[in-house]
Amino acid sequence: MNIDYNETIPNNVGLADDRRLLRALERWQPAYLQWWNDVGPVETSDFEVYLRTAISVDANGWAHYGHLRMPEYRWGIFLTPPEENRQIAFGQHKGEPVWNDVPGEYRTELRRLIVTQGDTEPASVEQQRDLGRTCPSLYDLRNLFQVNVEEGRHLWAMVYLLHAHFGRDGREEADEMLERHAGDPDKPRILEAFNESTDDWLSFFMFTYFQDRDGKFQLAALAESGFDPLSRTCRFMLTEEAHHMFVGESGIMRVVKRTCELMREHDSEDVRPHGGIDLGTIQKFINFHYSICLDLFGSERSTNAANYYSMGLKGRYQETKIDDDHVLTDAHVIVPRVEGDHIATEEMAALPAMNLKLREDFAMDSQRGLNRFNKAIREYGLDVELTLPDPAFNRNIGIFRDINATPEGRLISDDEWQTRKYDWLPSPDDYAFVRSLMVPVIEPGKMAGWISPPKRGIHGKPIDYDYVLFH
Ligand code: BYC
Ligand code: FE
Ligand code: FE
Repeated sequence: MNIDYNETIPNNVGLADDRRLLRALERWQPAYLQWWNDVGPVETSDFEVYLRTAISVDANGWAHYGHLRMPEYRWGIFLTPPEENRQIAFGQHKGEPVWNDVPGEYRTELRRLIVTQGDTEPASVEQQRDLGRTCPSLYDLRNLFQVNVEEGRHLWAMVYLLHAHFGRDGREEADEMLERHAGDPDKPRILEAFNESTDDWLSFFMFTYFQDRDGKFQLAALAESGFDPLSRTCRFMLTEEAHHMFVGESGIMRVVKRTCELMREHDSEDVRPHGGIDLGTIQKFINFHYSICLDLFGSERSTNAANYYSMGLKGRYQETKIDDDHVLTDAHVIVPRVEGDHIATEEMAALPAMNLKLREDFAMDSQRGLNRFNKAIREYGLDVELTLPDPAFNRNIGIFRDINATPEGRLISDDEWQTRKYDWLPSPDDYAFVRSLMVPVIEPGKMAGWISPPKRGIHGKPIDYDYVLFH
C-alpha cells in the first residue's frame, strides 16, 4: 500500500481512477494552500523544517524524515487497508457487513460527525499560529510544526470523505472548513474549545496533552464506525495523534522538572523570580484546559449520541474489547446529578449516556500522565501533587453548566465563584507572567530557562540538531 508521490495529491485511495473526484479535490487544494498561508503558522514560508511525511500506511516504516518548507509538505489522503469481511460491531446493525457507501437514512448524521471532526483540525492550526515566534528551542519549534502539518492533513482526511461521499453539499462543507476561523466572532469554529487562544507554550503543551487527547478518543470512537471509509481514515489519523500527545505529555513533564529543579535550588515554591513557572500556575492551567476539554464530549444525556451508537456510526472507545451485547437497549448506568446544593447520582439508560462513557475513558487516560508528573515531583523530594479538577468545575456544557463548583467538586454560590475563580483558573496576571517568559530560543540545543531539555532528539538525531533552518 505505498503512496504515489508523483501525483498532485498523494493518496492510497486510487484517486487517479476517479477523474471527477480528483478534479474536485484539485480545485479545493489551492484554497487550502491559501488558507495555510493566510492563517497558518505566521511568517514561516522560508523555514526548512525536519518533518516526517507519510509514505506508506504499513505498520512499520510509514514515515520519511527530511527538511522541507511547510507549504511544500505533501498533504495527502491515506486510509488503512480495508479489513476483509469486517462487520458492524455495535448498534442496530450489529453483525451486518460494514458500509462502503453512506447509508441514505444516516446521511445527515454522518455528515455532521465528519464536519464536526474536520472543523477541529484547521481550528487547532489557527489557534497555534503565533507560537513559532516564541519557541523555547528549535526542537520544540519542529514539534509544533509537525503537529500543525499533521492537523492540516487531518483536515484533508475529512475533506476527502466529504468530497467522495457527499456530493455537492459535501463540497460546500469542505469549502466552509476554510471559512470558519478559530475565535472569529462572526464565523467561529463549531466546538467552543477550538475558539480559545493558545498563544503561550504552556498552553500549547496543555492543548496537545488534553485537547489532542479528546481527538484520540473521538477518533477511536469513529474508528469503530460501520461506515468503513470513516473507520479506515480515523485508524490512520490515530497513528499521527500519538505524536501530538507525546508532545503534550513530554512538554508538561519538562516544565514540571525545570520547576522542581528551581524549587530545590532556591528552596522555595515561588520560582517566578528565577524564571520558572510555579506548580500553582501549572495546576491552574491544568484546571482550565481539562475543564474546557470535558465540554468537548457533549452532554451526559444526549439523544444525538444514542442515535450515533444505535445507527452504528460512532462506537465506544475500544468497542470490540468490551464484554457486553454491544446493543445496550436494556443497559443502565449511574450518572451524576445536581441536587440542591450537592452532587448526587441517578440511574439512566446507557445509550443516551454515550458521551459520558467516552469522557470517563478520557479522564482515566488523562490521569495516567498526571501520575507520571507526580512521580517526577516526588523524585525531587517535593510534597506537591498535581490533580485533575472535578468534572463539575468550570463547565459550559451538560448538567454542570448552570452551577459553580470548586476543583474538589463542592458547589458554591455565584458570588464565591466570582471572588475565588482566579485561585483556580489562570488570571490575567498569570497569563501575563507566563507570556513574559516566552522569548524565542533558536540556537541549536539551547533551551528557554523555564523548561528542561528533552530526553532525546527526534528520529535518532541529537538534541542540538538543526531541526529548523531559517533562510
Ligand atoms: N461546543 O447532544 P449534545 C480533535 C452542541 S478533537 C459547542 O450533547 P452531541 C482535535 C451539539 O452540537 C475531536 N457546542 O451533543 C484535537 C448540539 O447542538 P444542536 C473532535 C456543543 O452531538 C486537537 C448541542 O450542543 N471530534 O480531533 O452528543 C487538535 C447538544 O449537545 C459542544 C469530535 O468531536 C461544544 N463543546 O456531542 C486537532 C467528533 N458540545 O444539536 C483536532 C465528532 C455539544 O443542539 N463530534 N455541543 O445544534 C461528536 O461526536 C459530537 O458532535 C460531540 C457533541 C461529541 C462533539
Ligand atoms: Fe487531528
Ligand atoms: Fe492532533
